[in-house]
Amino acid sequence: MDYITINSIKVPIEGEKNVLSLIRKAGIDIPTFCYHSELSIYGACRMCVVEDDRGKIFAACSETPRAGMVIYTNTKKVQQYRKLIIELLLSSHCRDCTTCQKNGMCALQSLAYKVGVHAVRFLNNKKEEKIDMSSPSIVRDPNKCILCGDCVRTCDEIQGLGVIDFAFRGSKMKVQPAFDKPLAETDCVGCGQCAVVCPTAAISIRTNVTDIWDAIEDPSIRVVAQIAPAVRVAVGDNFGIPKGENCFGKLVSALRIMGFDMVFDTSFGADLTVMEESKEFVARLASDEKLPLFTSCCPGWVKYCEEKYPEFADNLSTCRSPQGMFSAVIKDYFAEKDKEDGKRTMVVSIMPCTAKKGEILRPDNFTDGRQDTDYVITTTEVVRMIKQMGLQFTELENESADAPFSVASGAGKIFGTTGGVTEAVLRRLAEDKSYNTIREISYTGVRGFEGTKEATIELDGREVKIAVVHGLANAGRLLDRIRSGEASYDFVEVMACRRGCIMGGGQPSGAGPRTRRSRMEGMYNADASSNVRFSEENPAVRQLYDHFLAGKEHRLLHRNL
Ligand code: HC1
Ligand code: SF4
Repeated sequence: MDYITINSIKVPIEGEKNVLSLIRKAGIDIPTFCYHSELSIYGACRMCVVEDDRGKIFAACSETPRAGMVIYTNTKKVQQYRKLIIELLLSSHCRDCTTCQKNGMCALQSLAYKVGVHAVRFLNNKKEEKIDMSSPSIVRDPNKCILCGDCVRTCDEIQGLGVIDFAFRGSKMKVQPAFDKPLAETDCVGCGQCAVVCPTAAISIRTNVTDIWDAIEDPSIRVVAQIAPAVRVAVGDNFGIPKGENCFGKLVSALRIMGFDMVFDTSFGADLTVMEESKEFVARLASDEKLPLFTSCCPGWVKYCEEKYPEFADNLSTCRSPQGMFSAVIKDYFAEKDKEDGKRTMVVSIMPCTAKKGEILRPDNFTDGRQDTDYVITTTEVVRMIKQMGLQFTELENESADAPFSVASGAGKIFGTTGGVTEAVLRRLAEDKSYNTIREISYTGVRGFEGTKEATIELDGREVKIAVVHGLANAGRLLDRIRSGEASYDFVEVMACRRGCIMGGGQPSGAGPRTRRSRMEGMYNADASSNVRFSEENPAVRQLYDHFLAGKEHRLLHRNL
């Protein structure tokens, strides 16, 4: 076997494409801004420089490992080089760290500390640029950009959108949308994947935390929370809880202490989606119209489809997302009580997703002109609220969601990972409701992190073809194949974010392969430990359909198109 020597450690070369991967394999953490294992190599930030035994300095991310190489990761020369880079970056970076959204989570800040930059020798002569607040999902602050290009490559390579790019050259270089248009006027779908990779706050989540604290203080408002499936397996990340552990019960408890009046589980809304979407699918199969049926719970995907592939917009399910369905039900359910109590109900969704902040503003999701979800806050925002409140999250008791929507099926919970919506719908359509059926469906090919998955099942003597895709670039490739007639399906699940909502733009960032896998496993564990595994067997769902929802299904659960 071939080896390279890193700081006197002999490290075997086992197919690694660059020296940086070997350094990390050796357990050495060297800084990078622009390296992400799933993106192309840019090699521009130069933070990962190392020195070889001949005194040559080079970037480890773009150097192919060669047998016998000897490198050092922290020589005096390397240290000085990194320090200089940080100083240069800081010289053109605004330094409002104490008031910045990313304070405490900023890679530039932590690297400045790590490499020992205590003063900046160079003057900042950059003129201040306008902050783009046009998107409901994300904020773009060019003053904080360090030109690492992570957002550019994510938007292009993972999402196939290319909304932002480098403009101008040399010292005038910037990252911006074409013609410097506000994000709201571009093809941006609000998925927030650019914010996940941004090392600073050049792209950050548009936050609504203050609005929520204000509402909680107001005695005339009944503040109701719904918690999305994927939040529970990521909210613990910032509190030292093992990755992927289900913290739903602790989060319910935290929200009650903060002053939320009622707390529900969006997985209940997902159960409603399963009921409606499977009905719609069966009807489309019978009429052979508008196939494939495309899922509609991901707003990033819905916007992408409408704008990039409008010929398929009619194929989108007419169902609102679980969030949308549930908020409409909550608003109607409390309408009467609101009158009696002289209050108004405000629904706050806690989501792994930045695009959901945009979904709630779409008029096709309104009920009789009423916006059903008032605010969306992301997992990272709720973490901030827990910290502001000073709660010892790890010490909190597990509490359950409130009645009358306190039960959510396991099928509703797995919506949070890629393939989950399909699996839940297949459970609903299966005739046999045994554990064996659950197992068989899980083996059809819908599980796992492969970008595009396919499955074929039999339904009423018909062969039904299914595709599950995540990441918009993958979705675009699939749509092209459908359009050209090269592929054909009956049911297609699309989630804009790679791996689904567990890796949404509002989740705590810095999640590597192990964290992603743990989050996915956390979702399946939440399902396996549920008392109810099929949406239609959820007693709270049955009760709702039999009484409150009767005759209102279309008004509350479908988009008004
Ligand atoms: Fe999702 Fe969904 S699974 S879209 O990823 O269908 O955000 O978690 O809440 O609405 O249930 C997000 C997650 C979420 C909806 C559900
Ligand atoms: Fe939001 Fe989930 Fe869609 Fe990502 S996959 S945009 S987190 S709904």
